[in-house]
Amino acid sequence: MASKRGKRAVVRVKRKAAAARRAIGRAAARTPGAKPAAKKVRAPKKALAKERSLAAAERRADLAKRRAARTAAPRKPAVKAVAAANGLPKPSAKPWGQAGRALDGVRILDFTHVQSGPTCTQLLGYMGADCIKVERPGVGDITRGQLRDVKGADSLYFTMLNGNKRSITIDSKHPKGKEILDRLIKHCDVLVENFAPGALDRMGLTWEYVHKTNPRMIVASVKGFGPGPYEDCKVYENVAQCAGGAASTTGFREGPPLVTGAQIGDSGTGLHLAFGIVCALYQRNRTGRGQRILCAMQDGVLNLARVKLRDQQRLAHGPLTEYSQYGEGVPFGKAVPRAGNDSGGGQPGWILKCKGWEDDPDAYIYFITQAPVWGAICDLIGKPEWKTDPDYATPPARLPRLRHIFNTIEEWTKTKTKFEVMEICNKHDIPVGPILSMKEIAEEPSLRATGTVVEVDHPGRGKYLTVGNPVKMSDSITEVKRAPLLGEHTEEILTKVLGYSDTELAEIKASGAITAPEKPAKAEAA
Ligand code: CAO
Repeated sequence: MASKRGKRAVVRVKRKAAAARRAIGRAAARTPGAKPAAKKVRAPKKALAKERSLAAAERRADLAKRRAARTAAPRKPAVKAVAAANGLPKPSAKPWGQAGRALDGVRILDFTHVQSGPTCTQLLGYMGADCIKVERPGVGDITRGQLRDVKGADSLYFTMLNGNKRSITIDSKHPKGKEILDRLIKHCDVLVENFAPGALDRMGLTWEYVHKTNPRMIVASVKGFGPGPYEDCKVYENVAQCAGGAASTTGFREGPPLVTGAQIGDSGTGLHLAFGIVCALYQRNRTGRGQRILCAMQDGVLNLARVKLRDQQRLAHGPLTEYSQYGEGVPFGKAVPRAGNDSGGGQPGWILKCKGWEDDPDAYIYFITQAPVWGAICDLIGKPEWKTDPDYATPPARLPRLRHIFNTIEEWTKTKTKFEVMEICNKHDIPVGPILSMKEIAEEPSLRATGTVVEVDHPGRGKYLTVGNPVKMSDSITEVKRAPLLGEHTEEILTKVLGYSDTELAEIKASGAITAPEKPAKAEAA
């Protein structure tokens, strides 16, 4: 017979083992195949064997009890639960903003060019990812030389989309270049590309190949269209705006479709892709494997234009009463019309002239006649009688008269600068917004103070402004770094990231895989 102390020891071992097994069970239930997490909490083998038969029934009953308790009781704070169950680190004790950045440790094989892909990887770089931009030797991203403002220097087009990255030149079609790419694939977490359809496959980097080389690799692509009739087409910004429903719903009713200045096709899709990548990284924590991500620019634009698809469906049930054309008595057709500067939401709005509009193309304000502040608007513009007049007192009564109402408000705004209107209206909680020129934005001190507009120094072009991280996080502080020169980090990446020796580096250099082919002599070329 076992002694009391012995019994207690057995009970302790059993409890420890059972707890460990429950943790394994829970981890497995949440993360099929997530071996690393399971390993961390594995109990001693001997103890598991000893208590297996004895504790099985006990454990099942215990688990059932805990499950019932979990559904009945309110959830514990996530951090506590995670720390207890998975053994993940306790919350950092470092001061906010000094615990590194959100994506520290994530390495991106950045095979992007032009705008959509680079926007995505720049955002990931702002969040701390190590972005290794692969460029063709001697050529680089085509935008380096496009819309140049400083002779011989990388353009703003390039530098404003490729901050916080390192550049390596590799000829991806050279055998040695392919070998280097293979090594990069093994050392990176995400491959991001926005080549024309089929270009990556022609380099030999099919999904199957990449996945076999590094099963954890996430392959994220921007294409113009998803699978369907246009899947093989090359696409630029405005094509996407047109195909995604933005252009047909932008502009004035009597004019042609219009594209917007905001790059919703390129930067908008890059933003969608960045979201997909972060989600895939999160999912990989559980599954241990990468996946493919496709963001079609048409889909990205449509996602941003979804309110217009909303209106398309509302049309089946009658006219769109908040569109000014309703008040003007113009019948609706079969598709959502262009609505000029009408507000896209339930509160009517319009762009109104302000003092100085005759000379300043941006002396305008966006004015929203939000229902709760209608009384304040009437008082401000000298129409207090509209507060009780049945033709103006309620939002539905105002809808057929919007043009007249905005013309009347404009008589008032024309007597003030846009900033004066802003100041006066904000005191009354009336939502208005000045039309800011890019000059005003570039010079706005508050945007500089928040790091939304940042000045960086570049060896080739001197100081330039860029847009910093629009996402502000309390524990992941962005430091905006200038864009790299073409191939600036080639040797550094080959040796420090990929581990090539000096001899191997010399071989690579001699092979021509990382350098531009020699230009033919003039006589030869002639
Ligand atoms: N080494 C060797 N070759 C390289 C290379 C490298 N490091 N990097 C790129 N190349 C090659 C590609 O392999 C491709 O060659 P093949 O066509 O012979 O296989 C070639 O360079 C050009 O690639 P591309 O077709 O993508 O470029 P493009 O200028 O003809 O087209 C674009 C540009 C943007 C229309 C097209 O890439 C595209 O449709 N991308 C998807 C949609 C997208 O992102 N559009 C947004 C663009 S921003 O407005």
